[in-house]
Amino acid sequence: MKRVLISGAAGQIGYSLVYRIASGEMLGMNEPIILHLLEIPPMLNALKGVEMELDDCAYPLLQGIVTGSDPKALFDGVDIAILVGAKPRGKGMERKDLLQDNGKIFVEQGRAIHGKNMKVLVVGNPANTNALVLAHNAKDLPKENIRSMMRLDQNRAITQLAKKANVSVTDVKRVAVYGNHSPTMVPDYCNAMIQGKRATDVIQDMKWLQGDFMTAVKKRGTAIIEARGLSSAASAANAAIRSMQDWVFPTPKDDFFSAGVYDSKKDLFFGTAMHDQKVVSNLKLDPFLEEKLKETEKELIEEREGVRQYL
Ligand code: NAX
Repeated sequence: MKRVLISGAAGQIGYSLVYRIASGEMLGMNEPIILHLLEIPPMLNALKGVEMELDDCAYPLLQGIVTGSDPKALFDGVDIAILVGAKPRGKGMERKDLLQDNGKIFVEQGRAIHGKNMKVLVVGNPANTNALVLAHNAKDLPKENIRSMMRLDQNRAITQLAKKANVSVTDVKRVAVYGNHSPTMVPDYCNAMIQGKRATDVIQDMKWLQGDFMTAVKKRGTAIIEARGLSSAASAANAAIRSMQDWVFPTPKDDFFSAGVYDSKKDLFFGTAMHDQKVVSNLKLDPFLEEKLKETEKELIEEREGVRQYL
């Protein structure tokens, strides 16, 4: 039996996420689940609707639902937490204000976490910096138990490479995305493999790899907002489920996955290539990507300084 907390459960991503988790898609068909759904007070009525629909699915694995707006009560006994709830950037709001507002949420939630074993995935933006705030405030929890989500960026990169090479997504492996989940992110074409060969040997179009490929991955969120009038939700929920599977199941031998993990030297949550819960080190990058790494790190440092009072 696993207790799974989802914050922001009445939001867009929440609505795409909770039913898939309750059905057993995330942890497998042999793992009963109790859902803990955390929302802010004005959304508790909408959350009631989400709960009613969960009831109406009659999921065999779903053993209970706990709802509420008190993080202390909701985090109690939780094994896995997916923190989606965050304040969106409002009209006229600057990035700095967003950092501050969301910083406060992750201070409160960090302080509400007790116990050493919970696995916490931060999805709400700015995800890397929210994870950092959480890590500094969840005193009992090892920082290795917190990750920020990079899987959506990885999945986006996989599909772009597969389409360009005219192969299936299952033929594309070892795609890492480094740094911040923001337009400065660094999708790694140097170490990606397509049908067992280097992606750079299969695609052989450096102008595309350094240009349209990078732009398509980095700006995908904006393109979806332009097309749908709403930000990505189904693909984000899918990536959250994949991130947890990356975390609890073995990594296939010939692959790795991307996650934002704590780098103690930098005091940052940095998107990194991982295999079986270990950071894949010694990956070689070309000078173009090396330069981009510096830019994303600089941005993460600036974000950290913007929430300094919460650390
Ligand atoms: P919505 O605004 O639809 O839902 C967010 C929900 O969070 C709302 O229901 C709100 O009431 C709730 N909430 C706000 N503060 C809360 C708190 N303190 N405790 C509990 N719940 C709280 O946004 P949605 O489209 O679901 O996106 C949620 C977050 O995911 C945003 O911050 C968004 O930027 C971020 N994303 C992150 C991605 C990633 O790859 N890391 C990709 C997708 C998404 O853009």
